[in-house]
Amino acid sequence: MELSFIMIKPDGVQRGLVGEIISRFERKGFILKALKFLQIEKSFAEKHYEDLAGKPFFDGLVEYVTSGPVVAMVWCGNGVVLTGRKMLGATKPADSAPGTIRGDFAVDVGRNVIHGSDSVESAQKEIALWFPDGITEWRSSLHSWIYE
Ligand code: DAT
Ligand code: MG
Repeated sequence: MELSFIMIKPDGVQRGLVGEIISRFERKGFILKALKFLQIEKSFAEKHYEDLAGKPFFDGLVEYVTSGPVVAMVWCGNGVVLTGRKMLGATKPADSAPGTIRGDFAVDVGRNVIHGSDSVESAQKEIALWFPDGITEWRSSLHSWIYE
C-alpha cells in the first residue's frame, strides 16, 4: 500500500503540535509505519531539499529545518500522498484552507509547521533518505474497519 513521508518541522515541535498532527493522521485512518525524533544537520537538510537548491529562500529553509528537532514519520494508506498533501494545506499558509494543518496552525511560509511528500516517487526517495534501515512491517487490526 502507498506510503508518504511526513515530517513535523522544528516550529511544529516547539509549538507542541506533535500530538495534534499525529492524531489527525490516525483519525483519518492512515497507519503509522515509522517515526523518529531527531535534529538533522545542514548537509542532510540540503539533500532532503536538493530540488530547491538555488531558490532564494533555500539557505533560510535549511537554517529553519536544522534549528531544532523534528518528527520524521512514514504513514501508510490508499492515496496517502495526495490526501496527506490536502491535510497539510497549501505551501503558503495564507492559501491554506481552514481545517488543514497549515491553515489552522501557521501564518508564514517560512514557518509552515510540516512537510509532506508531493508524489509517490518523492515519497520513496524521502523514505529511503530518512529511514535507510527500512521500516517495521505490521498490519493494523483496524484494517477491515477502514477499508472494504
Ligand atoms: P511544500 O513544503 O508545500 O512541498 P515546496 O516543496 O515548494 O513546498 O517548498 C519546501 C519548503 O520551502 C516550503 O514548505 C516552505 C519553503 N518555501 C517554499 N516556497 C517558499 C517561498 N516562496 N518563500 C519562502 N519559503 C518558501
Ligand atoms: Mg515539497
